[in-house]
Amino acid sequence: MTDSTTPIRFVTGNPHKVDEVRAALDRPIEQVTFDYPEIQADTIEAVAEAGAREAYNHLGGDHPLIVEDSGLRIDALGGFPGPYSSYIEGTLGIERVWHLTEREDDRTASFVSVIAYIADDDVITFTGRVTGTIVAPRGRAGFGYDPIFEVDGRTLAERTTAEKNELSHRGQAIASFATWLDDQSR
Ligand code: ITT
Repeated sequence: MTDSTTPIRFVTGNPHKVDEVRAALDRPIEQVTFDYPEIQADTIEAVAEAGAREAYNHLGGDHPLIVEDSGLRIDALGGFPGPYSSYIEGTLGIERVWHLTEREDDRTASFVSVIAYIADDDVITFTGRVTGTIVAPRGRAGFGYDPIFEVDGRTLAERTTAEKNELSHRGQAIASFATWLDDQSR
């Protein structure tokens, strides 16, 4: 079921994530929208794994699939918005997240991405992380918090998709996943 021509379903409502995965993974990716419930758990890996199982059961286990869970953690704000990243983006908005952080001496933040892949009832997760600094919004590319997340002098919204993938949390999770997929097909 997992040869290199088998499409992998990507269960997400976020087309930007799909673009990033397609740009970095040499496999056909088919976006599927299904709003799987996100469980409360100690780790983002556990949340992604449960989401993958839920989606796999719901959609029928005839195609391998991935889900991806990500979030922003701002050190000076105790890891906020963390698991609430999506809600906070939609309610406060990123400009106000910048203003909440603006007066802090240390504006270090990190993005985490976990990809959970399920095929034949087995789930495996791949994690990527990037550390950066929260800045006033700059740039028009990307999505979400990209304009306020700076790495090496440029925000993620000031990079092409390929440039973002070279260093981003998701780019790193995809790279680990790609290596693992290659090993499987040997
Ligand atoms: P799903 O359907 O895949 O869940 P989503 O956009 O709701 O899509 P998440 O819950 O994983 O995805 O996203 C958490 C939040 O973090 C959300 O506000 C995203 O916009 C933001 N986010 C995730 N990855 C990001 C990235 O690479 N750059 C900027 N913001 C990102």
